[in-house]
Amino acid sequence: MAGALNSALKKHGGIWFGWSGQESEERTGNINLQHNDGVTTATIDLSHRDIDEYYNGYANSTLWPLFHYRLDLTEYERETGKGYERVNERFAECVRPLIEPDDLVWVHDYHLLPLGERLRARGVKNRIGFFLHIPWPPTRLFVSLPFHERLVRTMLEYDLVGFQNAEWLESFLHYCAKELGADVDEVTGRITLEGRSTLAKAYPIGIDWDHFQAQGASDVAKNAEQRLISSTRNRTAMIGVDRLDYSKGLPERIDGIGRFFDQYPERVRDLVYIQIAPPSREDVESYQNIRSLLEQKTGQINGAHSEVDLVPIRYVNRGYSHAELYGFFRGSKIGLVTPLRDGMNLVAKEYVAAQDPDDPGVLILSRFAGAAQQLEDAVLVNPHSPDDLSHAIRVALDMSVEERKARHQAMIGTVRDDNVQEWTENFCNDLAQVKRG
Ligand code: ADQ
Repeated sequence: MAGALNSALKKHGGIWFGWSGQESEERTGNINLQHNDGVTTATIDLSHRDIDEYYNGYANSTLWPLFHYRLDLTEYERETGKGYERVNERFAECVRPLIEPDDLVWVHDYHLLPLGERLRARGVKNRIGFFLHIPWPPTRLFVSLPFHERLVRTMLEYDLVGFQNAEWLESFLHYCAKELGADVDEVTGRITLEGRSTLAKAYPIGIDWDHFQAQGASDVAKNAEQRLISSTRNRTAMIGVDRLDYSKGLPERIDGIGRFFDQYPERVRDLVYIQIAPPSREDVESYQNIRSLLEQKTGQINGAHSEVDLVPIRYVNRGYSHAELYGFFRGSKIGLVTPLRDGMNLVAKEYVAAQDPDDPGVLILSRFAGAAQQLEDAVLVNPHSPDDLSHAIRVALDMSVEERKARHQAMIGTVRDDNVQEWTENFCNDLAQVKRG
């Protein structure tokens, strides 16, 4: 996404504003303006308290788990909620002077839900759009959030609100009709409340196809593929690449692989699973827990099924470049992407993009990833069911090359054509033209 927004900004001009990712002792009010390769970025630092309450707190311990249907992990703390509002207020205050009268303003993701409304309060009359990268939960879950109504009302200050797919859009429209009593046109996505109207629509995000293919043509990618293939010595490589996050279904996936080895012990010599999972959000407790759970489960399965010359699961706790990932994907005849819930999931699309069309690998994909609505020819699974996962692995291992090619052929068009540049253009064109109410 960063790459796509960079190229859109280069083409159309504009400024990218956000948190620098840095902590500062005191609130300085300084905006750090940088011009790099035709793109201007404007960033601010946040204080330790802001990061704690806003980023690790409300954004990543309340909204993230709730929006991924994990009520059990959702924390409801008044203090972090106040921190979230305070930081959004601060962002609005800082970005306001940078907005020119004819600018389109595009706000991204759950960290900034109320930003548009805070800008309106400061007199910004521009067209403002918002895109949510993660799912929108069903109304029955969402109403567990204290002040849910206040939060959604702020979203109705945007001219255009985008979601990854029809399912999240439908949940949002349902909430607006049922809980706010808004007038909702389910065909057009227009929501009208107290004389103001907003358009809500689905814009499935894609990968940066050209950039990814260019990475794939590099020596780095070719070496990575060779390294992987030579290390697996006649076994089929199956790969998973995820941020270490409980929404990605990693422990459940390891259970499914364990079930496969239990059910088909004679096939331990046919398969090696490679899990690449760099840690993320390490200051949040639930992320520390998922890390130790995964280490424990991987250790158990390796203990039970290893031989002196064979380890069935390779678990790698670090990130790789896109060129290396391309090579690893291409060298793996099975891609395992099994989130419990995911807005889209770009790894699934990258896996498809990296395959050799004459001898493609099989994508096993969770039916609960947004990507499943576009990649219907993957082997779709219920990621909660170890039996379902085990069965899918067996099907993928035994699939004929004709069937692999047919499935790949059916998916490659959408991965190539519905790319991130298209997504950016579609959203921005709609925002520029949307009827304002
Ligand atoms: P994420 O939850 O981060 O994004 P995803 O879309 O799968 O999830 O990945 C984003 C990118 O990170 C991909 O390009 C992938 O290659 C890269 N990545 C993941 N693991 C990596 C690793 N181990 N090493 C190196 N790179 C790695 C959120 C939402 C998603 C949505 C995206 C974009 O949660 O549902 O698809 O935003 O909208």
